[in-house]
Amino acid sequence: MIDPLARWAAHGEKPDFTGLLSFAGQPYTEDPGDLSGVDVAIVGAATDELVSDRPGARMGPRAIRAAGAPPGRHLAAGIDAFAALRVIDFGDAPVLPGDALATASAIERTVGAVLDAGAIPVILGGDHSIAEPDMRAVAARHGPLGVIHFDAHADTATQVFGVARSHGTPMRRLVEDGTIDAPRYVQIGLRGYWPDESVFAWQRERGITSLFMHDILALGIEEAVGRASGIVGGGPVFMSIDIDVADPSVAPGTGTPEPGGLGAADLLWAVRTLARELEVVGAEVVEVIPSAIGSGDITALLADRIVRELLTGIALRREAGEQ
Ligand SMILES: [Mn+2]
Repeated sequence: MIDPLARWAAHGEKPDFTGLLSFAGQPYTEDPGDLSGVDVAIVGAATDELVSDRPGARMGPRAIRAAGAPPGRHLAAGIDAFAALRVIDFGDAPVLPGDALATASAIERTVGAVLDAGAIPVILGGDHSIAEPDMRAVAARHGPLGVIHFDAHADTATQVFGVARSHGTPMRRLVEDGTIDAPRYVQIGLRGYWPDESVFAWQRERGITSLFMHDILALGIEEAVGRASGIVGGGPVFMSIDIDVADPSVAPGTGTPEPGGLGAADLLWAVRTLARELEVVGAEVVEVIPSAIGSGDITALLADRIVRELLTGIALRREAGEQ
């Protein structure tokens, strides 16, 4: 275990531009033996083999780590998630460029090691196809999952360009194999021009809930989040956050941007609130395509803060004594 903050311990914080790149400067290890007693472990899933359009999400994990800021008290929530929880960076899954199946297996094994230690995995993508190994690993330990899915796109197509395994199809495949408990699956932020009505008809038949952007605009974000929370209810929940749920004005670095999305403040509040209210047993932030590795990338910056809100919600829930 390497603690990147150790050399600056006397000063209480490390300059962001120094030291080993780990999420929020948290301790880094690749040894599963170090996972005992950990509450949340960050895992990088640096792959974009299965995108339909612009590649580059393989650069996401490094950029999100590089966009980090020091730990500190959340000014609205009144808690420092990194003090309340034991968070570590478990490094990247050993992906193999050019081999999507071996890559998915590597991600499932690495996420599984986190779960076997009793910790919550938070996976940094990577394209949205990583939802398959991520959620299969979680469901293998927790059973069928309720899902909060933030996205501009439903990702429940049967195929994209005739290819079944894609970043446009993971949710369909996970519903069909029973990994996702469809009546406890809520999509938030859908908009644009894809997929076609037959896909939404399939979703409705299975009891999947879709909160489109036009619904959120009509209801307001608080009512929309309240409905999502009520539908997913008790039991294990996986939170899947595609960065393209955010408006391209705040998250331009993504493969299939769609104007008219959530603003950053609403998205951050929604993630924190749902992580506070629901039993999150795993989460992922996907489809971040940085324009730069460093603090200059605004999309990675938003992704870092989304993870922080998630951790803050989990910390608030633990503080309140709920599991
Ligand atoms: Mn997606």
